[in-house]
Amino acid sequence: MRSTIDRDTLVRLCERVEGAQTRAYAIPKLTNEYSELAMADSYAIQMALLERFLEQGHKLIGWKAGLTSKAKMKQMGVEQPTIGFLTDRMARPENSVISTSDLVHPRVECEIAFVTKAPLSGPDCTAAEVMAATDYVMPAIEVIDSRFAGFKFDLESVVADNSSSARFVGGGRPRYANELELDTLGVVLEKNGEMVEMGAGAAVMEHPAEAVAMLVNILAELDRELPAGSFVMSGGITAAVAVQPGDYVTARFQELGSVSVKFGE
Ligand code: OOG
Ligand code: MG
Repeated sequence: MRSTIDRDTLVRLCERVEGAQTRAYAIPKLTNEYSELAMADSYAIQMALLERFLEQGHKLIGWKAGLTSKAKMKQMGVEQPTIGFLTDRMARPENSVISTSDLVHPRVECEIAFVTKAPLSGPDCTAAEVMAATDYVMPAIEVIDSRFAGFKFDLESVVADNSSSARFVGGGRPRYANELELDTLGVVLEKNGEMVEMGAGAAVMEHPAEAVAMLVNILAELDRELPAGSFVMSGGITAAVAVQPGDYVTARFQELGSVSVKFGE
């Protein structure tokens, strides 16, 4: 992917997104001002954001696939999966209280996460290669938080905003992926003790490993590989659910146990 955006615009848009992320305020979607923004430019902004965070001492621990299920695409009005990076600063322990004062309008998603034991590279990475390179899978809750007003965006804007990445919680019971049928594996998402969404792994590109292969192939377009030991989230199985202070959320996965998290001020 070759971005044609000029250096000044790249830096300005990157700083705009960084400000909104670190100080938790909503901004208009980037394409309101830069209607010519292309996907290559958006990924260039995302990579510039990653470099800035790494310079500030954040550690890259993995990646996420986003908008990989029909439920998510329908909810957000887009038709193409994206990727985003995950750092140590976004990780939260299971059962912790996640503060909402440093988020704009958080939503939760239930996802199957992969931990890799061998490097993966594109451009022709397959789901079978992903399965062979996977050490284990574990259930995860992702807390997404679009920095765009009204949680409304287009693909170019959301990619520049690191695909709405904000917090994530892994947990439950890690299992070897090849001992499970990840497509028929069910999940129930509960908020305050009531079921709000449910689905199965196949909602994510028919098999969550397909989403990881897609992610590796996008990384290849960005001249990157997925190193061994990466934590990769394959994308929300169901629509995302808004949360506010006082809410508690549990994602109950077949075979993989459950992951819970609470939200505070
Ligand atoms: C974009 C991020 C989507 C997922 O799992 O589909 C995502 C968004 O919906 O804000 O993380
Ligand atoms: Mg997600």
